[in-house]
Amino acid sequence: MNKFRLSVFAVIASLALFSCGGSGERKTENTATTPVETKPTEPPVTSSSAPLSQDIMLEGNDQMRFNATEFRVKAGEPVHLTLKHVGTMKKDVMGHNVVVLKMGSDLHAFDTEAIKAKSTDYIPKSLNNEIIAHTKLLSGGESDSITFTLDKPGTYEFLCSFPGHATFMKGKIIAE
Ligand SMILES: [Cu+2]
Repeated sequence: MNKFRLSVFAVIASLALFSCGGSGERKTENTATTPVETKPTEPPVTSSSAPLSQDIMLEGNDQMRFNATEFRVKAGEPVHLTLKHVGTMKKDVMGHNVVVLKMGSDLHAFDTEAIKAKSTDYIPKSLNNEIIAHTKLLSGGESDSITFTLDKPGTYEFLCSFPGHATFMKGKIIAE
């Protein structure tokens, strides 16, 4: 009897939750302790605020910016990253790529070397061993996807290696 009552309660409670949730998406992380506030989460970079996901969708634009600079993934599991150049400019003037560097790699040093590597779309052969994965260099309207695995927990940096872009176009992938 008690069991039956409890399950009825559970059903009612979950129905109530869903009906006031707005979108049909199931939010498993929200608990009743947090007040219901539908504010978009776009705070400045604070660690571990990014949702945990093995799918990374990244956009680069004609203003030389990525649309996000921090991601959280599970270590040891494949990550699928897609870069989309949402601008219209060609890759010889506003090309974008994503280069994921090994943990502890010096992003600034990498970028300095990348500037000299025009013939290989700014992927410096001499620093190949610093690279976990990278996309193609894209013009506006193009996109490219890569799959890679971050074996160890920690912070991995990424950048766009087109000359001058990494000042703004860089970020972190936190594997945990
Ligand atoms: Cu770029």
